[in-house]
Amino acid sequence: MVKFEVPDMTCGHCVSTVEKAIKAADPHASAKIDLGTKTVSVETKMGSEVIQASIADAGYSPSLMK
Ligand SMILES: [Cu+2]
Repeated sequence: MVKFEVPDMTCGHCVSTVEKAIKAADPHASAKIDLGTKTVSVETKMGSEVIQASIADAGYSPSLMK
């Protein structure tokens, strides 16, 4: 599982945009997005940088959490 902090994710619309970006990078991914803590957990076989790049392309600033 990879986890990102996405501080500029502020509403339900952001959540669905980020979700779409993750699915675009990996259609088999399952994502759990917590708007309260602005964190995104992704179950994926893709590299974290692939998911991160796709979220960034959607206009957000994800940083990888360890
Ligand atoms: Cu929003």
